[in-house]
Amino acid sequence: MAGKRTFTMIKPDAVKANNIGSVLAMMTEGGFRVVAMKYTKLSAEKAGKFYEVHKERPFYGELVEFMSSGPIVAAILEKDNAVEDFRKLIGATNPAEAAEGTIRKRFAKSIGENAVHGSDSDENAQIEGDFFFSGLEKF
Ligand code: 3AN
Repeated sequence: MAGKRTFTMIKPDAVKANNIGSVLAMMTEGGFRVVAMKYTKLSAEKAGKFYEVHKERPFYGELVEFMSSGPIVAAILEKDNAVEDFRKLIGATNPAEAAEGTIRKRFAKSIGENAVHGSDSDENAQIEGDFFFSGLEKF
């Protein structure tokens, strides 16, 4: 059965462009409820740990540098079929391929600086949410 929760980050490019409010509006208007949220900044070490699965990919260094370059908003979101529906709402990794009406189509600059993160499985949603939030921070 598909899970009800996913994990997201509003990435440094979207924060810098002052788009936190507009991105959050698209998430809540898309039917997602906020379970947990924080405004924070990843150290290079923490970003490296978060993206450890991509360690062997050629863009890993660039990704870690970018994700630790400025503040982000981390959040756990809830909705039926959360992971799949949220991936649809954010659009393709490469904004040039993202569908009209998606968050990345509207806000992403490039394949690397693509405005938002969305978990790719229920298992990763759980792991990623636990990376940022304790049980006392989820409502
Ligand atoms: P998604 O975020 O759509 O799940 P992944 O998991 O393939 O995409 O990649 C994780 C992150 O790595 C992306 N959000 C993006 O910031 C970065 N990334 C992916 N592919 C590239 C690439 N070819 N060049 C630079 N950065 C990339």
